[in-house]
Amino acid sequence: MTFKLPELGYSYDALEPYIDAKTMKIHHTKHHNGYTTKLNAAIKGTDLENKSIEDILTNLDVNNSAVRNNGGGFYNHSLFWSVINPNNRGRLSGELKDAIENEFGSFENFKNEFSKKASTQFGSGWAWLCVSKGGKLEVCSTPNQDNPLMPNVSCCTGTPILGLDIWEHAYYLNYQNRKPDYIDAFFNIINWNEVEKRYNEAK
Ligand code: MN3
Repeated sequence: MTFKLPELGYSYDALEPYIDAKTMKIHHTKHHNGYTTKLNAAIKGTDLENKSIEDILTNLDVNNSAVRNNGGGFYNHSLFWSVINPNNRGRLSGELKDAIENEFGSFENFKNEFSKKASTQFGSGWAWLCVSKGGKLEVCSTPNQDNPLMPNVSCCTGTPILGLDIWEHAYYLNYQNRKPDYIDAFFNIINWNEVEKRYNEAK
């Protein structure tokens, strides 16, 4: 199987003013496209070629940095575009709302913990809400293009259902050094219907 850069399903300016069109376009057509191309090159002719990306990452040989970095980059951005899809965004409700309130005490507490993970991750990386193996919700952050699917990366292990790209390429054109404002803006554009769908599949 050859991995294909997924379509966003919305226009590059659809997330303004929270994420600007130029950032979205470069991020999708250059960065995500680059990970996709390099992932395909890294698995070509190997036994990973016919596996799903989830399968590849869950059973990752973490010493295989080409697959780790580019497979992570391919998966993470695909997830990211879907959880900020502006169409039929919905709102936090139902079982996911209950689970967040049970786990973190309140939505505000969850937002604070997630934002703290995002703002204190040193250098490039991602912040996550994930469903751990035991079905519990956890927030964590990972460096580079790592994610919670990968074995033995230094954070919660499980299925990510919400992710925020905190590489500078994700926000620097518009926010420069104001990373906290970017993290705050993210909470205005989350597609809760998508996160809830991923939660129901993961738990
Ligand atoms: Mn990125």
